[in-house]
Amino acid sequence: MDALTRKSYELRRDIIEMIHKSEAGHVGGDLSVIDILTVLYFDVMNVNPDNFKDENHDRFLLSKGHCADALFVVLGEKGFFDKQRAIDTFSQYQSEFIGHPNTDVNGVEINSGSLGHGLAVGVGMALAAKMDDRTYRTYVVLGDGEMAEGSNYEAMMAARQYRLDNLCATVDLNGLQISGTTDQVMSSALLAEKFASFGWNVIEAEDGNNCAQLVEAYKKAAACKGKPSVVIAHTVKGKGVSFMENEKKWHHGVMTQEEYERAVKDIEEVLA
Ligand SMILES: Cc1ncc(C[n+]2csc(CCOP(=O)(O)OP(=O)(O)O)c2C)c(N)n1
Repeated sequence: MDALTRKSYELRRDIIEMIHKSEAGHVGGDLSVIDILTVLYFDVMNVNPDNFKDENHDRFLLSKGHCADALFVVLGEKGFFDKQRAIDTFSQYQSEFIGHPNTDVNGVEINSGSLGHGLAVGVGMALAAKMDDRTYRTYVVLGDGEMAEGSNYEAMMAARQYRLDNLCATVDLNGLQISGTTDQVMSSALLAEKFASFGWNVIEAEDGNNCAQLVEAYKKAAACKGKPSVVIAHTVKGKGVSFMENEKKWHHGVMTQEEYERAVKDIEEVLA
């Protein structure tokens, strides 16, 4: 098993522990997005606790902010704070590790969680880099359910208008959202065509939980000049825990002790 895949499964174990302890969090979307976050933070982006205050660090925005728990374990692993403290205090009174990203947490760029805002903020950051001659890149991760928000399409237009080739969106396309399949609520079937028709460079990761495929996708994005890129990552909600995969009920579910033990066992079997 390659190092990124191993890390993504170790982080899955952290997510399960955090969610079980807190009885909060969005486990299904965390497990679908964790490979994307792992690849971005441990392979692609130039950001770490030492350069976070520098102007030229790469920007990361988790627009599907309900998956903050996944972001927190990644930032903890990256050394922005003590990861175990985040796991132990997530969603508790007076903890900065609340249910959505917020800038009280070291390493978090913006508050998010009201869906449909991250891409527009990312456009602003990428445009600022162009205007100020900065070399940083901006990465935004969205959910496929979140793509129902109309604000995304204004941001897509602006990104192309200003030729923001320093902006890379990722859609975590797991086919589910809070209340059913994305197709039932607002179809994402033509998402690639939509981005392409807005003038974006579209890269598909057929297996968006495969770290090697994601690494290649982000290389293609970085090489594209003159327009923004999107990685459409075909993921599985709940990936890595057999009884959670593709199950709507695990969008926001609390595990029994027995379910917790089964989840850990599933993950440890992959790591063995
Ligand atoms: C503006 C707004 N409306 C509704 C919600 C409630 N909400 C939280 S998660 C979610 C579903 C999001 O689905 P998706 O983007 O596909 O996320 P994933 O399946 O990856 O968890 C909704 C509607 C919200 N956070 N913000």
